[in-house]
Amino acid sequence: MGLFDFFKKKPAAPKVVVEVLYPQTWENSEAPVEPTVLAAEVLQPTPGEAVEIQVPSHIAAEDVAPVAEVVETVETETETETETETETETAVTSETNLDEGLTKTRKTWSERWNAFMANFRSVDEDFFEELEETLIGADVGAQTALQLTDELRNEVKLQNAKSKADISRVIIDKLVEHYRSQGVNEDASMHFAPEGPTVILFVGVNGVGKTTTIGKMSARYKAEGKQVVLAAADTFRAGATQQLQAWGERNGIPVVAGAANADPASVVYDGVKTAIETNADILFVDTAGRLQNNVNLMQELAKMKRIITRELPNEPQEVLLALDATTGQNALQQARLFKDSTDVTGIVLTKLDGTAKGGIILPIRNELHLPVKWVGLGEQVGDLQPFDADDFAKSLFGSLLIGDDK
Ligand SMILES: Nc1nc2c(ncn2[C@@H]2O[C@H](COP(=O)(O)OP(=O)(O)OP(=O)(O)O)[C@@H](O)[C@H]2O)c(=O)[nH]1
Ligand SMILES: [Mg+2]
Repeated sequence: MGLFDFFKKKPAAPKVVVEVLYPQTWENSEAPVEPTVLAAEVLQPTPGEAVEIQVPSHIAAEDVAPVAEVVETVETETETETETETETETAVTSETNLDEGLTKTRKTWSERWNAFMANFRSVDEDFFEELEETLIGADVGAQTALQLTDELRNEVKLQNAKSKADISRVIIDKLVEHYRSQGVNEDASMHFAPEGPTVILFVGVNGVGKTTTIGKMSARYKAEGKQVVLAAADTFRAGATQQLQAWGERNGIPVVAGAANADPASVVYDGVKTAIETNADILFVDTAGRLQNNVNLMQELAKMKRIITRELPNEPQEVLLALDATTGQNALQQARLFKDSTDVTGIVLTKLDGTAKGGIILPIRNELHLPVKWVGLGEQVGDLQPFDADDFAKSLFGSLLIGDDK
């Protein structure tokens, strides 16, 4: 049996699982040692009996990466400082602006609005019921829709609005005013540690866009001249680490990773250490998607936070909850539960480009009182924008005024 056959053969019932740590550095003159050879030499395992050896997934046992590629990977992981010196600019191209990103939402809002106003006959109870339904249909949420409709009953009377155009204007003014007033004390800015690395921890359920947002946001901060490190603490989902590593490679940003199924807290620990040792400005921590009501997973999150607080002077400066705008009211429910079990500092509302509704932004403010700090407007590196409430209101509600038949 050849060496590679040995590694291909899985032990029937392994007692110990050993991950081969691929040598991080070697003398320039020396050729890198193949991990399988190294493992066999050092561990001298008995085939099929006691030890299962896991070779890092980026260096498959039967297909050891060519030397040039390996060198590149190792450099990304270890030579953080040199890298930032030589690669100061990360291309954050194809920036999608808010207006573009909200095209779908805006179009549907105007259509919905025009259809609603086209039905207008008089201001009576049917009218307000229909208004409430229209708002719920736009993802504003039942509670917020009810509150808005109640306020509008008075407002329409107060302003003595009778014509279609007047009523449309009163309603839209109310939407904008309501939205603004709810956000008066909202702090949508990002917070940074006065010294030492700032930690930005990402949480949220599966598939909402945590990893993608980290990819985009880290590139953005790097382009601003900050030194960033990513920690792949999603050791749960197969491929999650590679996904983050791909973003890191694309943007020339080092990624700290652990073995599959490793304790995520240990990856966080390594990430914090690396961030401190390399004088990084920001450490982004990617976590596994978790159900907000899974006690174990929430405890795991608490453990990650404890490690950060133990190794650094402060708690993570930001715990960003990623919410997928296309999931509507479900996203709101997730946020409520996450908020109850961890100190969320802000929201990244992703996939706003993919939803026709977008009204979700109103109940997030009105019911959750959590600031939306970023919005995701696509899958590319440039498709992330800091959230600007006024721009958002203009972009979304402004279109309704254009649809006005005055
Ligand atoms: N259109 C669009 N797609 C997005 C956006 N953000 C993320 N996605 C896509 O959503 C999918 C899931 O994104 P991930 O970043 O893997 O989500 P995650 O939260 O890390 O998921 P888990 O690791 O499974 O918990 C990917 O296909 C992304 O490309 C966005 O703003 N707009
Ligand atoms: Mg992920």
